[in-house]
Amino acid sequence: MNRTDEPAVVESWNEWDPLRHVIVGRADGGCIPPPEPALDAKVPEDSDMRGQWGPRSQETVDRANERLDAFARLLEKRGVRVDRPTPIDFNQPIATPDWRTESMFGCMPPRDVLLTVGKEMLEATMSYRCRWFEYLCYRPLLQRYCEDDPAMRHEAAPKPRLTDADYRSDYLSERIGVEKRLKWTAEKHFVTTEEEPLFDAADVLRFGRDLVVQHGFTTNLKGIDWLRRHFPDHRVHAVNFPGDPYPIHIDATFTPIRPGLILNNPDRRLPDDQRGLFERNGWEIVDAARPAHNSPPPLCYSSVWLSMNVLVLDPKTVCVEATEVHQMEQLDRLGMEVVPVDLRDAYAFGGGLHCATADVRREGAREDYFP
Ligand code: ABU
Repeated sequence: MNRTDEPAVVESWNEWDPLRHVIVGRADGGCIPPPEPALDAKVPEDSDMRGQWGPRSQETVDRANERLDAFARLLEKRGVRVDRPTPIDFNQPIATPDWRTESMFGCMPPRDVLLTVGKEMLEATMSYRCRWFEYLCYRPLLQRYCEDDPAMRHEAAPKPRLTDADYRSDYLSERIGVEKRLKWTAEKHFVTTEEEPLFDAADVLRFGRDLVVQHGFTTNLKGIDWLRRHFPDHRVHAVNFPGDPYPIHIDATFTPIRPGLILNNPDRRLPDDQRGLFERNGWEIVDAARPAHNSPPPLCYSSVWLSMNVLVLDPKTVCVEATEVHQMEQLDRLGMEVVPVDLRDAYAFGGGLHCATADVRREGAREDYFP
């Protein structure tokens, strides 16, 4: 059942209440963007992507779209309304008064761009130049939601200038080495400076009255402070994960499954001094199962930990990538109904099941899980 002709209602307060309406990304026209400071800092030093840029092959686009379309159909069969973004021509130069770059990225993954908090859908600042205009792909949907739902708020965070002052030059050398990267991330010496507020929406997890935000490469402290001022009725908690040499986006690191249960990447454990909020309120933080793969697919920015980038459909049901057998087994043992989804061929376009989606509506109200 797909109710695309019914007026949309925007409202979602957390990562697990029953999902009713979601955006699923598209791979059309996806590009590997040319070098730029923040993007280079994220590409692992031994990656097959180093030095490559340009449009992705049509064959990989088609295969990724087959997987994304099938995922959208699976969600629709389960009663979730699915909308899709409108791609623009990503293979063209873009510029502002401060910089120019030769191509954009794509409209996968929506989770990085759009943050839904209650009745609000907020466009993130973003932190890569190649993703500066990505919000345009979602504007037709957001305009429709605004027309349909008089209580919906469409907001956009201040567009950043993204001059060279936003990036630390010591991250620009070719070979830094994982050891030095880990030392830097433990010291919270990330590629982004505190020049201006920066955040990607995928660094934010929603827990009702509380927002948990990763401080790392794609979100800085000024970005977290901006979120705190923007959502005065929420408590905003900054977290960081020192075991991650390339810390972007929280959703392959810390994954809430249902009230009281979070999977944490065992290589990127939440430091003891940041666990109090969860422990005081009886939440269990469980080490996620190890990924089934030793390396990401070709030309993929993300790590093998997309294994834990799952989409929760309701507190008893979770979509997991179909080859991630260990993650499926673990979630089954934890009492969840596991729905396998074949999405690995879309990973290179920007991520896994959580990345590939953005909430429009989940049932349920804003609860206080950490009273
Ligand atoms: N967008 C999530 C990717 C995180 C990771 O590479 O582990």
